[in-house]
Amino acid sequence: MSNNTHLDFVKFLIDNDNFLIVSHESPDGDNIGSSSGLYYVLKKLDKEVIHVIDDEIPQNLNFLIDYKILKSKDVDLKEYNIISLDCGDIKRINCDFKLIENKNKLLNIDHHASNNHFGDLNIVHVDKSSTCEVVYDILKEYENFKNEKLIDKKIARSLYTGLLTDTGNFMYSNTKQESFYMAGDLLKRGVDTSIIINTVFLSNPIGRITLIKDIIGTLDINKDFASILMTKNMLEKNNVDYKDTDGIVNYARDIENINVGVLFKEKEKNITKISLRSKSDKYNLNEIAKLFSGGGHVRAAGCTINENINDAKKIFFDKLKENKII
Ligand SMILES: [Mn+2]
Repeated sequence: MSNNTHLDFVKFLIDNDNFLIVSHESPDGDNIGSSSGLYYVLKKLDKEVIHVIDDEIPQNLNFLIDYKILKSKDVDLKEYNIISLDCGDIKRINCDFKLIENKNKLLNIDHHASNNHFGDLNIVHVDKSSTCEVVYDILKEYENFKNEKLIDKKIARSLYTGLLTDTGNFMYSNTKQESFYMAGDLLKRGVDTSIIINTVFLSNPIGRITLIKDIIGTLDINKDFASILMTKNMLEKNNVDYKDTDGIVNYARDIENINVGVLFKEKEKNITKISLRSKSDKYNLNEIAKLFSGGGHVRAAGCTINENINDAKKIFFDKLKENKII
C-alpha cells in the first residue's frame, strides 16, 4: 500500500476550499489534538471547514476547542472533502456514512498499523508516535513549500496534547528522536505545557478516582495478562461518563510481571468494548484485536464483542487459548 507525499496533501489543501474533519469514535487526545489542530490551520488559511464528532468529547480535552463541533445531522454541505484523522478503519469514522458517500475526496491521515489506506489520498505512517506527529510533519512541509510560518501557539497546543497522550508522556516505545524534536519546536512556538499537563493529567474529578477503585476491585490475573472490568453501574455510582474513562486500562498493564492490561467496558448491556495495552512486544495486540474485528497498534489496540461483559471476558480469553496465544 503506497502513501501520498506530504507535498501532495499540502497542494490539496491549497487547491481546495471546503473541508469536513472527522475522526474515530471514543475521541482521545490524539484524535481531538490532530482534528482541532488541523481545524485551526484550515481556518487560518481561510478555508471553509467544519469538524464533526457524533460522540461526546472527554471533559479534560474540551480546553482545546474554542469553536462549535457539529453532529452529522447538523451538516448541510453540498461540496466538501473529508479529512479523516487517527482512524485506522473507514468503518470506525465517527460520522453518518452518508456524509462519507457524498464527499468529493477522502483524505486519510493516520499512524495505525491496521490502516488499509481507504482514502483517495493516504498519508499513513505507522512509525510515527501519533497522528499529531504526522499532521506536524505535513504542516512543516507547508511552511517549507510556502516559505511562511503556519504553526502558531494554538495549533501547537493541540498537536502537543496529542503527542503527549499517544506517547504516554514520552514513556512508550513509539517515542522517537523526531517526537522530541517536534516537542522542542512546539515549545519554541509558545506552547504552555503546564496548562496542558494540569488540564489533561492532573485534574481528575474525584468520581474518576472512586471509579478506578471499583474497577481495580475486579482485577484478575491470567498468565501475564491482567484484566479489569468496568460496568455501567460503576459509572453511574461514581457519576462518571463513559467518555471520561481513557487511560484506566493502564492500571492493569502497569503491574510487575504483567505484559498486557485488558479493560472490558460495558458500553451497553450486550456491547462490550475491550481496550488492550502492553509494555512489551511479546504479543501483537493489533493481531489479537483483529481476532475480534478490531485493530490498532502492536502495544495498544481495541475491539468489541457483542455480548454481556462477563461472557465477553470468557469469549476473549477462550479465543486466546484456542489460538495458543496464552
Ligand atoms: Mn493516535
